[in-house]
Amino acid sequence: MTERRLLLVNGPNLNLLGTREPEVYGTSTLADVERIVSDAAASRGYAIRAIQSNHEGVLIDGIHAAREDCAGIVINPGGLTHTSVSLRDALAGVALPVAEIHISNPRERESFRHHSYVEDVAIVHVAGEGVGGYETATLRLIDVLTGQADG
Ligand code: CA2
Repeated sequence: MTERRLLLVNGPNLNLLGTREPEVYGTSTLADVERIVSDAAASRGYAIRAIQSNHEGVLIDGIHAAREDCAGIVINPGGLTHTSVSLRDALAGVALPVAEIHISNPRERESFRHHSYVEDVAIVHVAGEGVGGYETATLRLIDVLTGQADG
């Protein structure tokens, strides 16, 4: 049976959403983000499992577990976007469709944020739309899963 569940992954420091740097990341909290993704997924008949961790290995274990019961992954890897070959390898290893989402647009920020190790293992890319980008990413990923789009 085809799984109708998505894994939502938020990386390091995203637990601080809504508490600091509102000029960059807005005022919504991580709980708000998880609700946005859950509501978007539910509108298409999908459930979600949400994880956030400040520890790379915990994120990698969560991604590996998605092999068992998820159809795709929505991920904001946080700063690991720009540093982690291991996170990228985990995403490539599970071979599920991936949507990469960033609240800000890293390409318009410091040069050390311009490269993403996740980019070429993701089929959907959303950046610079604020937390609303999580809804866009979720719906576009489901469109890919249901064959209505190619990313
Ligand atoms: O724009 C994004 O979503 C980022 O993935 C956020 C990461 C950053 O390293 C990426 O370059 C772009 C940082 C997440 C930190 O989140 C915070 C939220 C509120 C207060 C402090 C940090």
